[in-house]
Amino acid sequence: MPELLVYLSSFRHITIVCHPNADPDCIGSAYALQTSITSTIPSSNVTIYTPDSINTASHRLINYLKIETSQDIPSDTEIFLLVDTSSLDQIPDVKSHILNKGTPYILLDHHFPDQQTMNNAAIAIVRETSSTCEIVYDVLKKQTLTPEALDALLVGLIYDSRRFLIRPSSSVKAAAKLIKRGAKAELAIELLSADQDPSEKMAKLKGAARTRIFRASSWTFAVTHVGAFEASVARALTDLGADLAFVVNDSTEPLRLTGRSQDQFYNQTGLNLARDIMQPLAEEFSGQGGGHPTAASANLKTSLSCLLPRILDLIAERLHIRRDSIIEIDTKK
Ligand SMILES: [Mn+2]
Repeated sequence: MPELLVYLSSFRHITIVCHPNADPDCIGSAYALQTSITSTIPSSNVTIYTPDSINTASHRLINYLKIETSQDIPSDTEIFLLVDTSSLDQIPDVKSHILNKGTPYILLDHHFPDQQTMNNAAIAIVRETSSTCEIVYDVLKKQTLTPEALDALLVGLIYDSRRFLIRPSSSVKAAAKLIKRGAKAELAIELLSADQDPSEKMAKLKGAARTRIFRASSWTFAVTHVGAFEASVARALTDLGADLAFVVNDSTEPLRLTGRSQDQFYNQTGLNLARDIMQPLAEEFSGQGGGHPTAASANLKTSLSCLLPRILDLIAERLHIRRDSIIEIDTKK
């Protein structure tokens, strides 16, 4: 039995914790873990806790798996299993439960690690993979996995690897193993083909229309603001050609900053959005931030006008260029 399941076998009430706005990687991981734990440890009682809302991209997967999730933390929780979540700051209700009751927690994640959360975990399984589902599969591969659990892991892997664009050599291999064991690739693709929300389309178009463009040596940065779907807008801007895109949602308090960059930009500059931009900004503007080198976000107590110059300062610092060499492009002519 994997070390993880051996450890969990001494607990009865186990709560799997998803990050807010749980995506298919998080849901797929949670489902495979839940089914494996309940079949291996019959006395266990496993709840999947999904704080706030669930990402629209997960809806078809949830219907297929017929998962029931809880919006509340079961009060009898004896241990938390955090999946696809790097920091306790993302899940304040779980954090206070842990602080008040001393509940232990396990971390299973692939984001840029938050040191404090990692150090205090009973077990931390944190690896640089394209998806958490790959880690979950690696941990559970010797176990009997149901056909639905295999499908769930494949859906999460395809989603988070951005259809094998991220770390293709390992994500393709892991997907092949899942398919060999019975995961259904056509079904997985179909479960991810969501009809795009009309308001998401509008957010992308508005975000594009409001974009300010900056240039530094051969790199192009895009900065914009929208009231929702920041991640989707940021990705749309990198798809349009920006090397680095920042999207601010200042309709919330604190505001939310989301960044995305092209792999080529990251490989050539080494600018890590989580470490070099979001974490320093979170410190400066008393918020919290994290993510991956090319996809990260932060909640910050500031305004867009104060934030933009600081983002440009941090970029200049990291790229070792003069701040005044970053030039705004006039888009009106
Ligand atoms: Mn993930």
